[in-house]
Amino acid sequence: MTPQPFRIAAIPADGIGQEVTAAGQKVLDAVAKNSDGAFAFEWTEFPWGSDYYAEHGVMMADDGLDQLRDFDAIYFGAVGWPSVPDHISLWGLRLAICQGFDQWANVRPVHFLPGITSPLRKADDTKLEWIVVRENSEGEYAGLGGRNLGARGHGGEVAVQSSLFTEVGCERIIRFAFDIARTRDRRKLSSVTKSNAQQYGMVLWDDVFKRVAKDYPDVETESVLVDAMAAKFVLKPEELSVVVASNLNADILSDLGSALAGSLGLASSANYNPERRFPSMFEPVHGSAPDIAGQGISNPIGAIASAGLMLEHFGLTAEAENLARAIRATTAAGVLPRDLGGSATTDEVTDAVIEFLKI
Ligand code: GGG
Repeated sequence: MTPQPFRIAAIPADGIGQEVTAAGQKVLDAVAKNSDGAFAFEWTEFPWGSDYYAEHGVMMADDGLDQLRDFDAIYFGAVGWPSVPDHISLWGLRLAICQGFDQWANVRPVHFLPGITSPLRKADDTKLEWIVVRENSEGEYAGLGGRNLGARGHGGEVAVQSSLFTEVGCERIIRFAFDIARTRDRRKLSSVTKSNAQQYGMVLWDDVFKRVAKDYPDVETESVLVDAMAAKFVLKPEELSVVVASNLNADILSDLGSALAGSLGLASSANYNPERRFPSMFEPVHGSAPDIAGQGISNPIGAIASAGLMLEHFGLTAEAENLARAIRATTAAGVLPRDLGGSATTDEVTDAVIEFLKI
């Protein structure tokens, strides 16, 4: 009997999101084909994003979350286009899904791949590997604040942007990160805040971290200020294993990590609803890159690696490992897109990964 396919909602959205999600879908379909019918993927594509906004005045359908609710996972591209203010496109689509489906844990691995020159230029670059865990539901992305509209245009405008840190929110992401740290060769968790300056929410975070750490005596811990952690990413990356930080800090640090690995185009991510009440969402970390969109030269590796995280989420661990190996084989063979100094097109990189799946 043929098993039920995994039902995936694809939202390519804007710019290079279109090309890289097509690449990831092609790779996953090849993974399914190689399984000889053991499993399959059924894709449903949603046309949401900035073009949809131009036509409908909203980034996604009003009942969008209801349309997505029963899928096994969401595969997302990128959001953002010059015709729509960035805060409208981000809140109208990506954050609407992350927050609407309580995807409170965003996991962003930083992988150093063979064949890529890292700006770190360390002899043993390819051994470097760490995971950034981003709090994905509150913190600096709580959406709290306002603008003093009355004074707009007169030079006296005031805006307030508040962060929200709850004990429940801090504790669940810190425990989530500890649980990941426990599974790794190096059992270490670095907690990142700016609690010397942010004296309420981030001190709460630090206090929760100290309390929760007592339940994980087997995991080495450190608390590091975000500026010092940025320096550590560059100067002592071999000391990192799992790094947990608030929504904004982890977003910035994970971009730094992938840039150090060679390009933002390499970075994969998963937005988990760990309770599995709602679908989780898998997406490359990068944005829509309007400057190169539609030219077929974008780097699909971040999107393909995110599809690998989705395989793991479905329990297809061997397939996920094989895909990670195929990605390494592709870069080691020098099939590199332009952001990595090569000349391979999006399709050529994708096809190389598919070929290496079989070898
Ligand atoms: N694929 C990720 C994406 O589209 N990101 C767009 C973006 O601007 N993100 C900012 C954020 O989520 O903090």
